[in-house]
Amino acid sequence: MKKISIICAVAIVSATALISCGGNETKEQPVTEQPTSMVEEPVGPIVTTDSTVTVHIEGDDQMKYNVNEITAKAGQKITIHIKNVGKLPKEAMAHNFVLLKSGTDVAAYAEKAIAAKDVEYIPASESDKVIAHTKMVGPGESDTISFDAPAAGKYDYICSFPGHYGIMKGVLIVQ
Ligand SMILES: [Cu+2]
Repeated sequence: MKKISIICAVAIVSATALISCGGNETKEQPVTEQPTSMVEEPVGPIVTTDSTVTVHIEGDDQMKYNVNEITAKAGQKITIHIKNVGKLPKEAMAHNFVLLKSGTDVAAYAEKAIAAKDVEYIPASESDKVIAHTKMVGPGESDTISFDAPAAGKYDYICSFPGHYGIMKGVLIVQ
């Protein structure tokens, strides 16, 4: 019995959450440690609420987006934040986000975009194929756009910088 009392005393000193001593329960909350459920979880690149979808897309020097699929529901407001996290000069490596209408020939659009350097590779002649697009962002730059989710369906999005669309592409799925 003496031994149990000693263990009990040690346990109280260490302030564990639940201490049971010979039938007498003593509950103590640890002072310094927070329960793990209170720890804020890291926020991913896509945050969805009932009415909004917010996407943080990054483009890098490896010509990659960090987000290749976005899911939304008709009627939600979609916000796209694009950031170029690379370091290469803008003339060599810049990125945008161009959301195309369903049924658009992506390769044909990208081909036209190559000739549209003066307007950040967004060809005016193809504007009827574009639902929304950001600015072309160079290293460290970012841009934000918002638009209403289109009707249910699948929509391709690409970076229209020359040579990028083959890798820098994704799909918006509206349910
Ligand atoms: Cu790009």
